[in-house]
Amino acid sequence: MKEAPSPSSWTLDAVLGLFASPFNDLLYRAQNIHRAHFDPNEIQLSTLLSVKTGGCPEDCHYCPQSLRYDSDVESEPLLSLDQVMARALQAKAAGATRFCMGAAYRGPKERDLIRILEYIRAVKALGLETCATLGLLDADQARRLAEAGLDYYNHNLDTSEAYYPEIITTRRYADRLETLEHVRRAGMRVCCGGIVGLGETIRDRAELLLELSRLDPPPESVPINELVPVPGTPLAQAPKTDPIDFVRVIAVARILMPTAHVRLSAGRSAMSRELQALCFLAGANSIFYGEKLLTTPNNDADEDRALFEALGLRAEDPLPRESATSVHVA
Ligand code: SAM
Ligand code: DTB
Ligand code: SF4
Repeated sequence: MKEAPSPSSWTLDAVLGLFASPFNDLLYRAQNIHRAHFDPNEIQLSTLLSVKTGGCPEDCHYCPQSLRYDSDVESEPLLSLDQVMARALQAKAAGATRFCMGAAYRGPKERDLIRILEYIRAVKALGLETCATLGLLDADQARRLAEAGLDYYNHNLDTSEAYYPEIITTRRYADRLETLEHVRRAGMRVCCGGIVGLGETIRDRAELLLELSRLDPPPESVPINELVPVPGTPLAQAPKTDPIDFVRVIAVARILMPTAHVRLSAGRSAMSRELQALCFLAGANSIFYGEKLLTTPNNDADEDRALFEALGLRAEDPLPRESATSVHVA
């Protein structure tokens, strides 16, 4: 078995130095590290499905699913198993290797968790990797998710510890770290990243990436989201991130976490093909694939296929599975 990578020994000054280095030097370094650990022309494809949309009690200032803000997102009940399976089959047919189920919860309630465990067993039986993002978990919930076959749990730190209280006041940074600890102890892989464009400084970005890289072991998957500004949310008018600065975040993530899949996540549909190509050059090797994220649009699958063709990129194979059985959905 492969040994888990060690937490990084980078210092904040050194990471700030990376951010300040000439762009070409930074990209060259990131690309070299990328090539030492991955096939540079392979991209992992994850498809997202919102299994429970809207009505969330939390106050994350970026999120259209909080019931505190007047966005266009309506609260909907948890989807049925058939609905989830139909979407998982579509995702698999379109070429995704991982299916990520998201819920607008502070954390899952018992009744909902029981149903989500069923989704996980069924999606897993299709031969897809499974991922879920359900908010805060306790140790027992994490254990039950792992037992049901959940491969990855997504729980983001979102930003630096110092800037976090400007963005979310209904739960603490320490709560998030505790959930990540439960996920690890339960034996699942960790998907943990953040958002760029919340009004944070370069130092906040450096601190976030450093914090992620110091998790022991660091996350296997690191989603880097660009804020999708949604009308009605407190961050609807946030100034747009300079695209060059965004690429720098990807490159620094790659350098600090050499063996992680770095995912070019939300915000991609507002990016030019050239900007996405630069992000891949900087070490991004995963995307959300499919027309929708949770509540906001994502790139068309056709557009993505054409981009892959133009750049000579291929979809990465999923992890080898011993027991991928076919499942019939009525
Ligand atoms: N409710 C759960 C939670 O917050 O952990 C799971 C779902 S939540 C929508 C998952 C992640 O989506 C957030 O942590 C945040 O990083 C990202 N996200 C939400 N709204 C976003 C937006 N408008 N732009 C970019 N990323 C966003
Ligand atoms: C992550 O880091 N990004 C995804 C996923 N994890 C769950 C969510 C992006 C959400 C973007 C806003 C929306 O569609 O509601
Ligand atoms: Fe709720 Fe998650 Fe949105 Fe925060 S990010 S408001 S916890 S759905």
